[in-house]
Amino acid sequence: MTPWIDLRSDTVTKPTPEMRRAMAEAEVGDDVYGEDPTVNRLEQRAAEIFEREAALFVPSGSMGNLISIRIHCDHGSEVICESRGHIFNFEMASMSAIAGCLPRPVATDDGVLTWKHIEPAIRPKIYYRAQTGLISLENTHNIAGGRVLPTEVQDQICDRAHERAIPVHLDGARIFNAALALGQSVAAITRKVDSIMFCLSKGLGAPVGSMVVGSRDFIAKARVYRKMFGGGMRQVGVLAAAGLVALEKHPPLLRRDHQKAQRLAEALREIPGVRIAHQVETNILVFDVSGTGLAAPELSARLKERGVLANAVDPNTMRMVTHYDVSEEDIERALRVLHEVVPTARGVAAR
Ligand code: TLP
Repeated sequence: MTPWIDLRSDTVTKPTPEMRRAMAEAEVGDDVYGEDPTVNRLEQRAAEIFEREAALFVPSGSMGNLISIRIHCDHGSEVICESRGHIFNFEMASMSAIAGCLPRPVATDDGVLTWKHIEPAIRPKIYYRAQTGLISLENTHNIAGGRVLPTEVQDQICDRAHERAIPVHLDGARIFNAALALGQSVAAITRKVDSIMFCLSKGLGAPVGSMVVGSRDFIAKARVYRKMFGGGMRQVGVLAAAGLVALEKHPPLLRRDHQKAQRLAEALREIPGVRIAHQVETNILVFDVSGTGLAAPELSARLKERGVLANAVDPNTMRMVTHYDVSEEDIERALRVLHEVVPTARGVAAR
């Protein structure tokens, strides 16, 4: 049978032969004792690339965000985030269940939080009101369609927040996609935030792992919370080795993923009843299919019958994510399948 064309997420990427070789050959040690040379190298390289003092290898992006929230906030604090943000919708309410915080979600039209959105959500400094403990940004913004936060918007948020002694965390799961779209380095686009989480296991292709990046003091605390949350790992150099290949070699490869997303967008826009509400800047497309006469879960099921995987975000909305395990030919095949299954696409030429 023809292999699946998997557009559900860039998390589905499988390790490349080079990663597998690096994993097999990795030097390892007990990382809880700080003795895994490959993990230590990965942490040092991440810190260098982000021009920060230190970094920590964590099992998942969700754990990296949770650790950061726990460090920045006292129990009972509020965390301002965008209402479609990952920390609010997809992290099992961990900021409340474990870090003792209350999310204060703020809605935007396009996923781009600005200081104008944030300022009214900040709690006044009165002892009988819960206090704002953190502002958490997401770049790129996943469910807003891989939207990129302009650096000047993010820098302004940081400057204003710091004047009020509020720290800023960045969920930069796909920060390398943002850097590519902006034509700037990851260090330049993150220089004002207090902590960064980024993922090795999304478009960069590593099988497992994310990094928390920040000051030496912040990362020392992060190491404590990683252990407390059950994330202390032992001979984990076998995973860090793949992470190093991802970090050193894969950022330039994201360009192709962005091009494939552009091609998908161009063809989807020609299908009557499909509406992509956002600019396609990176590797994620989120689009409304209500005008096609098909509910998104139904479309997802019909695509699956023909070998194309894509998830419904809600009853009207689909998400497709490009990555290195879908080729340009796969994108064309997925488009032909879309033309077969979407009633309003019949008669529109699939090029
Ligand atoms: N996102 C996953 C799903 O959880 C939705 C995906 O398929 O896109 N921040 C952002 C912005 C993310 O998109 C994700 C994963 C995470 C954090 C969490 O990373 P993991 O899955 O490693 O915990």
